[in-house]
Amino acid sequence: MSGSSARSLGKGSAPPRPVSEGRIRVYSMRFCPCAKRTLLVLRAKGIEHEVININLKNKPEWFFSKNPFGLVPVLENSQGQLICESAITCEYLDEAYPGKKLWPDDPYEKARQKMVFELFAKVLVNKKTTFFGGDSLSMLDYLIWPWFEILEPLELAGCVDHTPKLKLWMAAMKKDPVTSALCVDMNTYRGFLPLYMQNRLEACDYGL
Ligand SMILES: N[C@@H](CCC(=O)N[C@@H](CS)C(=O)NCC(=O)O)C(=O)O
Repeated sequence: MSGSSARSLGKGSAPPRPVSEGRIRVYSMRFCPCAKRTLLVLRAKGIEHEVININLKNKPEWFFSKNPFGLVPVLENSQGQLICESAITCEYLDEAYPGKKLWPDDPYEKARQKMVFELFAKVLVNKKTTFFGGDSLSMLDYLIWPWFEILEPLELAGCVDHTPKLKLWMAAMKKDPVTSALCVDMNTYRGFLPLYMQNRLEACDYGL
């Protein structure tokens, strides 16, 4: 697995070579919570992958052939198939690769977890288990986590002070080896954010 902290490619860069046989590539950006979902699932399932970071403030011309909307994440496999939209990339990875299944096999339980995902802001107060999907960590937790991880650098950590169950979930998530391997460095994120908000071309490579 390589490249997750490589410098981003921008306008004028050469298009990357085709993905080699049996590999999968993710077009990402180091601070993107949507792309983080895909990276968490890749790591949780132990899928060998390569990462190409995109400068979202100075996008390469060729990137629009990967996603006409110019958004990350995008997955590309060795058949040249492209998958966009973070939740869809995660479901694709869960179905296309062997190993630990992150969505439950049971259709009702999967539907139930997807309902929680759609409505999680409304239901999280009623959560009875440590994780959103049950007593062990599942796809649902990985899909939600990237937005909670950045509460601290956004100086919004206090917004979970009155929801103890949510605080316990966050503590449990921080202990997971997959989330901790991919955790955002708070100071780096704090440095990145104002640059990104000012549309500065160097924002996506902050800290490299
Ligand atoms: N619904 C999309 C949203 C993806 C998205 O908004 N990605 C952001 C970075 S976090 C992006 O590519 N922004 C570039 C732009 O808006 O031009 C998903 O879940 O994948």
